[in-house]
Amino acid sequence: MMPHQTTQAKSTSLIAAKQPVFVSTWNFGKPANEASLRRYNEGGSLLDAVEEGIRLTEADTSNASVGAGGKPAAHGKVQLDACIMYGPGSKAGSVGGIEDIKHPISVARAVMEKTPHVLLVGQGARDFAMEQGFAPQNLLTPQEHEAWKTWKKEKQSLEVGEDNHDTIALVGLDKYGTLAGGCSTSGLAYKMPGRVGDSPILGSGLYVDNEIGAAGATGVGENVMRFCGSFMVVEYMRQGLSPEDACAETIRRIARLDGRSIEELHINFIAVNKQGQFGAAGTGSGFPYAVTYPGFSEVLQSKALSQKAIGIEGGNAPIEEQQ
Ligand code: SD4
Repeated sequence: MMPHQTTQAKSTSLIAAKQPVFVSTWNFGKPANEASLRRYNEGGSLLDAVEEGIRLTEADTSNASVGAGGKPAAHGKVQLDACIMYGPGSKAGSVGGIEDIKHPISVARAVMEKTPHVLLVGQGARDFAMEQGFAPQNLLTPQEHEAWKTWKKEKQSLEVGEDNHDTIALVGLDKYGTLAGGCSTSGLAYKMPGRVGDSPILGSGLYVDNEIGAAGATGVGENVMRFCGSFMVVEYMRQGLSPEDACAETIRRIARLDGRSIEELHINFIAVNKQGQFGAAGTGSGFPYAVTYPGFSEVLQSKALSQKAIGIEGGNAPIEEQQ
């Protein structure tokens, strides 16, 4: 994956993007956003666009934390989490701990559109995907298999580089003021089998409120899902905070409640509001996020709430490195 240049955001909280606008996590969010915009311009719905952007990231096997090529759980199987949410009617679907399916975002969409349920997990999610015609495949790449074997032997990870870690959360606002979003991840590297993080949990890894805005999270899920992090960001926007301030205030409040320092939490949020303003904040410096709208597509630097550099512990580092 090519690294993307990170630009210093200039008072992003004051910029209102043209619509449709797509906002997503990390450097790899930029090609994902661009795929979303392309799909939208080709006549796709906002939901089609969100799904398309996330599918691009899921299909990229050089990305070791989303979809195919993701790092496995401790037993060596890749277990994926994803959700999708559509503002009108607050419709949502999600899957947790699904195995052998490359595009969990599309399974999440099928859960939303074809079942009366919101969340399917594990074998049930996989069975449902197969019924829907998703082909099972081995998601563990030879490279990640080797890395896992090394980790198992030495209980130590291989280096995770800047461009091959972390969840995609992608939120969008179209020209009619409709909001939608999705989130997809292989979760924390070498997690306990069956561990489900924040990403498929509505209100935690993602939340869309069609009156106010949408938010998504990346980082250590346990430090997001105990606080309904994305829901909290949206609620701060409801109170009038800009997207960037809402993300920052959520992190400060989580740190207060958790009791640890901000820099120990390793969490990051992105947000867009109904007016097309966008922003992001992270517990350390260097969390990049991508913003794309007609005539503009950039990776921007989020507001940093501590000086701790975001490196491999941006979220998908093995559990023992986060303790
Ligand atoms: C999880 N939040 O499973 C995900 C991982 C992640 O950056 O976002 N890493 O906890």
